Amino acid sequence: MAHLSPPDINALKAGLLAGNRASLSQAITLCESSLRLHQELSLNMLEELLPHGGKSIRIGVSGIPGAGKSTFIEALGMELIEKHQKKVAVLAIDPTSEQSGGSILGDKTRMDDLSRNHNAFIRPTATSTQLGGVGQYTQAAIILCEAAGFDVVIVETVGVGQSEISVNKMVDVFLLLQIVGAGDDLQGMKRGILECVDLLVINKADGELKQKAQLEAANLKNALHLFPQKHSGWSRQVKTCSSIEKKGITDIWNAIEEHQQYLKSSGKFEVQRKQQTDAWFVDLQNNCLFDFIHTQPSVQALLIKTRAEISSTNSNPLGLVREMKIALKELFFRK
Ligand SMILES: Nc1nc2c(ncn2[C@@H]2O[C@H](COP(=O)(O)OP(=O)(O)OP(=O)(O)O)[C@@H](O)[C@H]2O)c(=O)[nH]1
Ligand SMILES: [Mg+2]
Repeated sequence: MAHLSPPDINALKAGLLAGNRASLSQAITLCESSLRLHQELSLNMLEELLPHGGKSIRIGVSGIPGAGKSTFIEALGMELIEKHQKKVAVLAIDPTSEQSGGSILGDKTRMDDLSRNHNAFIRPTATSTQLGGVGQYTQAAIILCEAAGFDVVIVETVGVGQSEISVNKMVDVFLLLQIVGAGDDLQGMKRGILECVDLLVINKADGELKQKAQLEAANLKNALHLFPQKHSGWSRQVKTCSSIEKKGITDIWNAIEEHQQYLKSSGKFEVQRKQQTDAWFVDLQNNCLFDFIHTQPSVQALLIKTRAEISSTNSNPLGLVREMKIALKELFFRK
């Protein structure tokens, strides 16, 4: 990206609005760029494209590594394209790429049928850069997909770290994929995750595991009654499916539509989307502030000086931070 010359934003916008997938891809790359010029261009572009966004069903799919998220998305996506004439975009977030230092999604996002279909768009998305977290980039990518005419946007995230909680804040409906044998112990589920979940799906309900999956689903349904309802008032549903055999997918899509209908008829859809826009705005605002402060030469000099002190002496880091705070106040508020 660093070597990319400034793109022609008008051509990019026109291409994107015409549904051109290469333009969409380029626009997302621009948003993820850390170059200041690119950031400014992308914010202007987003501002103009915003009125064209917002029209898709936004679906979050999470689950532990290997739960079958990609296989499930491929099955659901193909069904939506073939039976419902939808255009489907998939944004795949892999928080583990932060630890490995590079994206390993190249191997992981193989959704062969979808990636060959011209009504689908698949894209690994940046988890975070120096300045922002999952939220800022994914939210922007969702809006760009919508402006490019995609009716359904699916965000895949691995259920480790906090990424699924962040993704929940950007989607209309949140699916958690479980596998047979993972247990029906809701108490053991990561804190906070159950509040996010709208649909619990037991995947790999095929072959020898089919019956066990159905039993687990029944147990989960019973256990769910013991937990408080979602803030939205929606009663969580439990489904089983086999993504490989493409069984149970229609039932899950019906539940997604039912949920969408519930949100819209209760007026909660608008409220939820508004909260999401607010959260995005706060993210953008924080980045803007961080960027502004960090790029002040006087602040940079102060940061370098404090850093040098800590490595050259055995100073107490907390003491240095306190001194740095005082110095920062002086820099900004001196008369
Ligand atoms: N039997 C069976 N196997 C499945 C099913 N869905 C996925 N698998 C298999 O499970 C393995 C993992 O599937 P993926 O779709 O890559 O899982 P994932 O959750 O996207 O994995 P990560 O992206 O690594 O977190 C693959 O070998 C799939 O073939 C299913 O419905 N039934
Ligand atoms: Mg995957």
